[in-house]
Amino acid sequence: MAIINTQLQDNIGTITFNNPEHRNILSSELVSEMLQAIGALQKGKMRVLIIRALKGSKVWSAGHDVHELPMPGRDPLSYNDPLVTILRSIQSLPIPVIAMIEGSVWGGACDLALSCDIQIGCQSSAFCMTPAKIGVPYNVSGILHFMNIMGVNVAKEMFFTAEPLSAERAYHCGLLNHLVDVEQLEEFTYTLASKITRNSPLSIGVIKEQIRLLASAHPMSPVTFERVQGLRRTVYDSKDYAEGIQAFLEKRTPVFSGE
Ligand code: LCV
Repeated sequence: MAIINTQLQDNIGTITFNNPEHRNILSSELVSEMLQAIGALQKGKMRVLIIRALKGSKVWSAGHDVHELPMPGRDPLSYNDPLVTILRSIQSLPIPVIAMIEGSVWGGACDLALSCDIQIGCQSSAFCMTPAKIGVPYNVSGILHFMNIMGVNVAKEMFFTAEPLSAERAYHCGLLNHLVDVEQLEEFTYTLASKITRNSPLSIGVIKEQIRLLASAHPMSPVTFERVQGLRRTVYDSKDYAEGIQAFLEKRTPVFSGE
């Protein structure tokens, strides 16, 4: 059974997560299917892409497949990691991508939702950033992404507490463009997408790329970059990182030693 469903109608593409049994985790298999679907939809004159879960989902996506996180000694969010790959693909896609969010959003799935250009949620759209809960050193582009969208203070709170941000708080902090009643979510999303399809795709594509380039224009000296990589390595080499993954797999609360 396909773990995503794909549809193209009136220049609006839709990718629907279809792995509710495993809470739509962003496994390498799901990411590979998404990348293939995006390529195929682009051939069909898609002007807007909507990414969503099945109607009635309690979880939009549970984030990175923890079973696929490397054991200590390897960067868990390197440039070629499947999750990081799909984030880049969405950010550089020359058409608007709308995250239609019903259900809770966890870890890397928050980054996926925020990598989309517009986020439309409902009462169940909670967002939880989990690196600190698993002992993962999040990556530089991901952290910059959160800082740009919600500001430094809320980003720190999300990363430090690893507690869910409610839909109302997410809307108030700028994580959601729109917060609508779940019964109106689908119609509201597709109506907005339809408006976009009537505008110039060339102008929209260039404006999206200009914003991406400006938002990521943060000069970092080689020494600073090497310092960041060194700091991140102390985390993914740590006992805490191993404990975080082991605790998840054993379905127990992790006990972090700070080593
Ligand atoms: C693998 C899973 C997962 C999962 N991986 O259902 O951002 S970072 O740096 O942290 C990054 C590395 C990242 O994204 O890490 C993953 C962050 N995600 C999370 O911490 C969410 C972990 N999942 C949960 O807290 C619960 O599953 C939620 C609250 C999402 C749903 O709870 P619920 O009780 O409805 P279960 O926990 O029973 O999960 C159903 C099945 O999905 C698997 C889980 O192991 C279970 O499979 P089994 O029945 O085979 O045990 N699953 C859920 N999340 N991230 N597998």
